[in-house]
Amino acid sequence: MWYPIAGGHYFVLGLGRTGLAAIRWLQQQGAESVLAWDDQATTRAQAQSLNVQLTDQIPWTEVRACVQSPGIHPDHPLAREAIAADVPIITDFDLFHRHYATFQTIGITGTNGKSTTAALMHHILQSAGNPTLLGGNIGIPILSLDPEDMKWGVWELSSYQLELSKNLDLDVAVWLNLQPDHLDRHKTLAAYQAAKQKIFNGVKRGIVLGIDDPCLEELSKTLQGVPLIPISVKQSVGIYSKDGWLFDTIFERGKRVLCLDEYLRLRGEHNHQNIAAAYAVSRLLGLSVATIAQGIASFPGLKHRQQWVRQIGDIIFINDSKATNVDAAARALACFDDIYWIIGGLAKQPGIEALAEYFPKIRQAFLIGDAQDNFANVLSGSVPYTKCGTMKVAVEQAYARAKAAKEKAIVLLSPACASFDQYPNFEVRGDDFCTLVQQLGE
Ligand code: UMA
Repeated sequence: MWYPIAGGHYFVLGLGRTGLAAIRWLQQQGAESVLAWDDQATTRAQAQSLNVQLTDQIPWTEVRACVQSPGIHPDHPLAREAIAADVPIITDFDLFHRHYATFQTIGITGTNGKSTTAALMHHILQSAGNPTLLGGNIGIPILSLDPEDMKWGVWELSSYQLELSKNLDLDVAVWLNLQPDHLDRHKTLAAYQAAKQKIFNGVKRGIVLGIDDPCLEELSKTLQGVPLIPISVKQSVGIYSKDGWLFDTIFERGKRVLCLDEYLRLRGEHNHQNIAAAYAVSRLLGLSVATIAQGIASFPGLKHRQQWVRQIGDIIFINDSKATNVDAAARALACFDDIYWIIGGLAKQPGIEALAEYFPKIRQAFLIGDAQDNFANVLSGSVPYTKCGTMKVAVEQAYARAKAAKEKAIVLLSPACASFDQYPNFEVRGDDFCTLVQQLGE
């Protein structure tokens, strides 16, 4: 048995945010000892001050569980050793849910929109007077959170976290959408879907499912046991958006319940889907339409997701650094016109050919990073472009061109790429864009 914690020996694999929070938590809960490993020597050196034994020579017969960080592949040699020794591999979510078994939780996954939906859900519950935690893939390891005096926990869950987790036993599970992503890790779309599907393991009160992707619509026909609320921005089913309104066939007999056009920080079809999900969960939890509407109206939005950065004259600068794939970039391109588009980084599949329908909205593209030559070939003949190399050059050039045109324009960073060729992560990339924009003279 890997639980209870007190008196046990645990092994923590990975010393990033998840691993460090897990070590502290295990120690607080009275673990006899914590062993830990990270493949990066510099990271191990930084962890010297923790009261842990840093080793990759694990006495597996003495260890109760291996707490694995989400970014570490299931085939990691130490994970394989754990499996061979019959030591359970668990996650920070398994520890939290087993330990705080009666704490009420909402888990949100999807290829896109899960951070916004989780933050929106958290905001609605908080502004309705319910003390609520927010954690998970959004950047907050859940073992750094204290559920005491809290009513709810809202977790953003990635496929990496779900793949490694056992039974999550969520109260409400939300799955927004599914498009190809993270195939370097999961290899096939079917494996990616299977990882995400673990969000339903042990779910207690209800499932909210986006049915606009065919595979999720198929899945909706097979789910049983708890109430299922379909959400859509394309079909008049369940809770759905149409003509700028949200309609509710589940709790309100098909009445229109929210005027979506009023929520300027949540523009676009993809945000309407996020609102539909948050509305559905809120109704399942017993909130009124008026309370939900107030919560959505006061939601400040998220950094790096179509974040309004600055306006200079008629030019608005938008930071959408979180758009690390083509599908996310499509959502931003759909929302704006007259776009000066900063794009590039480390390209993923599918390529930006998939964005061709938005090319007429783009005045000019400013290419950065590893993908710039490849993207130049794709855009050639359809969209004027400039190879800029760095963000600094791209911001300066985009502003100069937009200003020279003397018309309303959007300078949009929506890179459709991972950031790792030039930045440690998308947050640092977005911050760099914001800083450079703030430095521009009027
Ligand atoms: N490491 C190894 N060996 C390996 C791989 C990694 O030792 O083979 C070590 C690294 O040296 C590093 C540590 O593992 O020190 C990093 O672990 P991690 O990648 O799991 O990162 P954490 O800092 O623990 O952050 C994780 C999530 N990261 C990933 O899933 C990659 C964070 O999501 C999450 O916010 C955090 O837990 C708290 O729950 C980030 C993310 O990029 C935002 N997520 C992906 C996405 O959204 O696309 C899935």
